[in-house]
Amino acid sequence: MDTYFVTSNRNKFREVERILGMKLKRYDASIKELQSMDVEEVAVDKARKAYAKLHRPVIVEDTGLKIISLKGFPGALSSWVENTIGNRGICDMVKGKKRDAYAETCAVYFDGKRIRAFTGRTYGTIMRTQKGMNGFGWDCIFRPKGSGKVYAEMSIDEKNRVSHRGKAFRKLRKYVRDI
Ligand code: ITT
Repeated sequence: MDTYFVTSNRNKFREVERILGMKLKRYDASIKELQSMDVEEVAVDKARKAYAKLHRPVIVEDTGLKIISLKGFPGALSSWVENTIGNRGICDMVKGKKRDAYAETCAVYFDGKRIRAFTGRTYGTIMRTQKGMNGFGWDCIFRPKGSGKVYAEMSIDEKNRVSHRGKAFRKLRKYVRDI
């Protein structure tokens, strides 16, 4: 049976198809997200709402960028921040503060019976200014630990190798292959 990746975000879809190495169907269900700072809670709720619409096996995910000196901001508010103060605003907020942050994805599979959540986290630094032309969202200000490049300077495959999403979806891939 077809598996649907329910997301409004085409960039996520592109990355996830590459990580899973399988053709997925994308469905943009405009699901109202739960307001919570916990990506797993948001993603599990999203999976249940997506399944209720489609009645087919679904994959969903929720991602947040969490800046440690800002107590986890923007986290679940990342979309709102992107559409308001933007990446420039994030850079301004961390001026004079510690720049450590992490990106976290929770990927969920739900087929109406089995529900499984897989989390991936990548630590890194918020840059002073935006760099790079690839990617989306806050990719141009986040440099993963151990790398000389921000996500936006990487190809999709390079980003997937080190990213929060790559880590979460490689775990999900193993689970889906075994069922
Ligand atoms: P869904 O329909 O899948 O929920 P979304 O774009 O609303 O799509 P999220 O709530 O998970 O997804 O994402 C919150 C924000 O974080 C949003 O503005 C994204 O552009 C951004 N974002 C998510 N993953 C990212 C990544 O890998 N790199 C940069 N920005 C990312």
